[in-house]
Amino acid sequence: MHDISTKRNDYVLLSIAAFPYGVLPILEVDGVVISESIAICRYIAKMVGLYEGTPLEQAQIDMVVDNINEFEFSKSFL
Ligand SMILES: N[C@@H](CCC(=O)N[C@@H](CS)C(=O)NCC(=O)O)C(=O)O
Repeated sequence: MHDISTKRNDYVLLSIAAFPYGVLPILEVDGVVISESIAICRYIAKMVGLYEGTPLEQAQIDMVVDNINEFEFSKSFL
């Protein structure tokens, strides 16, 4: 895992393979590119042991994360 910083127009020139949805952030692990910030956060949480427990407990984690994300999304319409 490594961090690649870009200037705003740098990534416009890069391929769809490098940026599957054409937006940042992305995470590349062993040549596999993950897009979508929440998916990236969930992957990292699993890797460091912050996304454990039963499926029901994981649903409780998802509930909080998705609610915060929904709130952030709704702010864009204000
Ligand atoms: N749903 C995406 C949204 C990503 C997104 O909107 N990224 C912005 C920067 S924060 C972006 O790359 N926009 C394209 C642009 O500004 O050209 C996520 O959560 O990762």
